[in-house]
Formats: sequence, C-alpha cells, structure tokens
Amino acid sequence: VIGKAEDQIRWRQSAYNTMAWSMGRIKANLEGSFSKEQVVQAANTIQAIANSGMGALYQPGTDKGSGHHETSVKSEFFKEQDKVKELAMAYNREANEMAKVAATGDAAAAKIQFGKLGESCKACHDKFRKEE
Ligand code: ASC
Repeated sequence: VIGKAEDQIRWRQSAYNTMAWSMGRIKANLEGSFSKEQVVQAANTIQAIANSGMGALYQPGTDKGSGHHETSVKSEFFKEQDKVKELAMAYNREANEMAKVAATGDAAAAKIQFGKLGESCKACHDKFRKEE
C-alpha cells in the first residue's frame, strides 16, 4: 500500500482532473478547429492514466475523506468489486482505442470514439459517484 488514505484520495482526484482537462481538450477540438497534435496529446494522456494502475488508490479507508480531502466515491464501490472491474476494463479499452484513433488524425472517427469513451466514464459515475 502506497500513501495514507488522504494521499490516495488526493492522487486519484488529480488523475481525474487531468483526464477531465484532456476530455475537454478533445471536445474543444471536435467542436472547433481540429488539431491532430492536441487530440493525440490529450488521448495519450488519458490512455496513460487509464493504464496507470489507479486501482491501488482505493484501499480500505479511502471511502471517507473529509474537508479538502472529501471524496465522491460511494461505499458500494468497495463492495461491488466485480462490477468495478468490469467498468474499469471497459473504460481501459475505450481509452486505448481513443489513443489509437487519435493517431490516425481522422476527426470523424475521433468523434465517434470520444462518444464511446465518455459513455464508459459515465457508466461508472452513474453507479459509483455520489451526486454533487
Ligand atoms: C468529461 C468529464 C467527465 C466525462 C463524463 C462523460 O469530459 O469531465 O467526467 O466526460 O462527463 O459522461
């Protein structure tokens, strides 16, 4: 186990924030002028984080942050590990595919894959993220 509970919460939140920035960056490129370089950078960033072993940051005791270490994860997350694994693997697949598609520079294909990737984010949010 690496880090105290509040470290793990902080590290995983920074990972999600970097992924959110990267998703926003891809979205902006799909809606505005398309820069293959930017989409590749963002997709590669998401892929790297998706494959970084973030499962290690959900040790017991990381379900109750407090103050500025507040966490949005539901307690069900820690009890439904098979479902978590299934959603995480689907997300991983879509993130890997996003990087692959980005590398081709095909904006139409990137848009389709971006939709699939976003759905795989949302599937976990719907099940395991508390309402804001
Ligand atoms: C984003 C972002 C998320 C996902 C999610 C997809 O850009 O910050 O958390 O996409 O909204 O449904």
